[in-house]
Amino acid sequence: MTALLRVTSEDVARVLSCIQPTGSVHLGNYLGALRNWVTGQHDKDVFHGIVDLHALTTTTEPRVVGQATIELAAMLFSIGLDPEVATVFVQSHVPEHSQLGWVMECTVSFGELSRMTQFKDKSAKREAEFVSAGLFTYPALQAADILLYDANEVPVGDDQRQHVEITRDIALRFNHRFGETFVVPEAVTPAAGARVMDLQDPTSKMSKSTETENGCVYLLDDPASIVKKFRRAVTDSDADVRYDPKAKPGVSNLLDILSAATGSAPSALVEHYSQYGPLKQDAADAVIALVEPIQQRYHELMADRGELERLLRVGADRARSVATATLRRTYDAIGLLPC
Ligand code: ATP
Ligand code: LTN
Repeated sequence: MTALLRVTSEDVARVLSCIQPTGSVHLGNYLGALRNWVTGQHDKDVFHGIVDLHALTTTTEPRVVGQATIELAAMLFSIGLDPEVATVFVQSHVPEHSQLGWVMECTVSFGELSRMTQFKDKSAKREAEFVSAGLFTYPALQAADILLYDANEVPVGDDQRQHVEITRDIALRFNHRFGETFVVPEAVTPAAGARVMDLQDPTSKMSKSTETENGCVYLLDDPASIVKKFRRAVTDSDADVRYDPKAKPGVSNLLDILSAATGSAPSALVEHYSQYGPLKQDAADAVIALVEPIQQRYHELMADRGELERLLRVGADRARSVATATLRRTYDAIGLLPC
């Protein structure tokens, strides 16, 4: 029997993307993904999850994830997600994620999971540390996050394209096996800022799990630290300002950041600089201008935890109403015995 696709009442694209509550939000997260979450929230149907269950893949201490979750919620509202229009929810508040996650694990192969670069990178970085099975099966849970909401678009940074690809493969395989059930999603990456690199090591992506503290700029950094981090950014031995990500990754990264922050193309920006110093200063100033209003709203919101919790309950209710229907449709498509 073929299950019918759920027909949405409005003819608008459904958008879903998520972020893990691990550490503070950095410039890479913001320029690569979060900023795109805010654009279009008024003409698309947007769902955004704080994926605390994903964070368990690397969590071993009590109470850390909960605190990070509330802080991240405040950050998401501070960057401009409007709780009246965007559905912002916490993954563990919607049990269907875990339930569909198991179905996804049974629809993806061991070989496909073995090819995921995020798993290879993260497990290699953990060296002698505990590598959980969840770190390996993580993309199955991510596929559940996406497919539960019939998402057409998934705005993510470049590093997540592979996880969206595997989600597409899973959706197609499931639909082939059990009949049309899932919408096949597409990754959406920004033109500028899709991969912000570490300021100290411009061949690695800026990441919160980075070793070099000065390489990562956090949205909550004070202006003086931002200036310091940009001033110390690694460039090259020759003093030539050129946009060439392969030969000059450090300078090109600064141009990319400035481009993402100002909206001008790197090729146009490069004309204005003959030395690294002014480029670093302008990149720092542009980033400070970007984060200042966000920081102000963040501190206001964090002062009212009750209100943040209320907003997350509203988000969870809206998310559940969609997720319950998709899980039901999935079980029906497989033909599990109804209870
Ligand atoms: P970790 O460093 O622990 O891997 P992270 O910094 O990558 O974490 P996530 O929660 O995994 O953060 O990612 C949230 C979003 O930010 C994802 O869509 C991801 O693609 C995007 N993102 C993360 N780092 C970058 C980066 N350096 N440049 C552009 N986008 C990024
Ligand atoms: N794997 C992503 C976070 C993530 C996600 C998702 C992104 C979990 N579920 C669903 C988009 C859609 C990461 O590590 N950045």
